[in-house]
Amino acid sequence: MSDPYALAERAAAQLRERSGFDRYDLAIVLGSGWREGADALGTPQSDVATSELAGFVAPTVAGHSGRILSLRYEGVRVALVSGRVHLYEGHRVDQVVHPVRTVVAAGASRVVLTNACGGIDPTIAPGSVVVIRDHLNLTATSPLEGPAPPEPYGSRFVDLTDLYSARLRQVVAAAAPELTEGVYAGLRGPHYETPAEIAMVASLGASLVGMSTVLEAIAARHLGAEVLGLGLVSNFAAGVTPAPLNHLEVLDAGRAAAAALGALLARLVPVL
Ligand code: 8IG
Repeated sequence: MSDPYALAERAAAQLRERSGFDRYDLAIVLGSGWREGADALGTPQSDVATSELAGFVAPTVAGHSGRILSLRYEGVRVALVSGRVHLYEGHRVDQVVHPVRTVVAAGASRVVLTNACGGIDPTIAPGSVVVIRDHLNLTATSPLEGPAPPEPYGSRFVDLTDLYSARLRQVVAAAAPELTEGVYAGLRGPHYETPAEIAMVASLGASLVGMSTVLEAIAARHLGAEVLGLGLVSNFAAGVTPAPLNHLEVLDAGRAAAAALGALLARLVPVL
């Protein structure tokens, strides 16, 4: 099946059947560090391996198993997507956005994209969560590249003026006023940047840098979902401090933040 929209509909039907949830209100894509935190939302009522769903590819990043957990939290039907896949794993853009297309097809009209990222602003300490206000898609690709979406899907020439929902950002600002907002630069990776590249994206207005989120945000928005992006700053980006970047330290920062991330999600889910 080469139509990615039909493939997502098929996966959504399988997800409904296997999870016992006939629809969702909200989906949360869990980035590094966020998955452990999501335990704060309670024990899922269902846990579906994405290997059982059409079109999903297996994540290759250690510690990211592909699962969709379903739970109800204060009346909100939530799909937790764990085991995101990235361009840097060698996957195609349609494979990268397939989980998001699937949960939106399963009814989630609001999508929270979480990630771990590098921080460019020296005043934002690792361990902080930043609300994504806007992004720079520096992946040189788009999930909407290719043939025009079939009926009834919207035009591929989608307006991204309000990609990260102003409404959801206001809700977050009211519920979690301690969080700041920033612009996320999405690059392909998997290498971290050079200091010159960080200086470049800083001059373009970025305050966060990472390897995910931007393509999923575009795909979700194209399907009409409201998008919220939350970045866990796990390290200072290259050249922001003299210290070299270390992938294990990045993973440790995620583990250290897990409890706080869970508490934040528990605060936000009922109001989003
Ligand atoms: I965590 O410094 C994490 N992910 N591109 N740069 C990029 N991705 C990241 C970084 C970083 N830290």
